[in-house]
Amino acid sequence: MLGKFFKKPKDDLNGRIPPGQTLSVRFPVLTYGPTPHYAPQDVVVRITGLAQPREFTWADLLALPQTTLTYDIHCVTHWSKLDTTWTGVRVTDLMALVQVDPGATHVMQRSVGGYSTNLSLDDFTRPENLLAHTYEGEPLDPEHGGPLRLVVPHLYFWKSAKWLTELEFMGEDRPGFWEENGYHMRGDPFKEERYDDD
Ligand SMILES: Nc1nc2c(c(=O)[nH]1)N[C@H]1C(S)=C(S)[C@@H](COP(=O)(O)O)O[C@H]1N2
Ligand SMILES: [Mo]
Repeated sequence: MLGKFFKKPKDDLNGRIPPGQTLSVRFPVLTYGPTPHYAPQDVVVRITGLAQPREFTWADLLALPQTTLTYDIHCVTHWSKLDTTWTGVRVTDLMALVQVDPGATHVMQRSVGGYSTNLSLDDFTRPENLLAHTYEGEPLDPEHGGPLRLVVPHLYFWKSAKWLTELEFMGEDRPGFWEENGYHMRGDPFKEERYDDD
């Protein structure tokens, strides 16, 4: 659907637009189920599975270095948005405090409401990935995952859990919510890894 808010890119903007994507000027909300509303003070990220169990509260997260990064995001429903700016804690800064067992190879992100999505540790521990609480300088809207979500910009956006509550480390790859329903296990937009039969 091309209209006022979606533009067909003239070209791939020097490789920035993955195949089959359309530019979005707005920031669409893509949520399966209702949007939870809760205070930042109620944020807890639990480390479970093949790792030393621990919890990061909102205060713990704010005490870590805060990083602001700008990058493009790509949704599997064919919209991309350029130059989105996020602030939060780098996954690599969090992981410096997490003791993962040697057998761990993957992580399941889990959210309030039961959403989940899987990543390999290689995809999870990239330096640009953020546990984000701020979007364009403002507290992240509940609809977009506030108070806290993951942002993993090199994969389709379903790989970025909103309302993050748990990181479960795993010794094998297991499907999350959309992956069980036919989405690709990895979801690289530049390879068009949309569905698992791709
Ligand atoms: N908890 C949770 N996280 C989620 C989703 C969801 O339904 N629940 N949708 C995913 C999908 S399919 C996309 S495209 C992005 C959308 O983020 P946005 O609503 O901020 O655009 O969030 C992802 N993270
Ligand atoms: Mo999506």
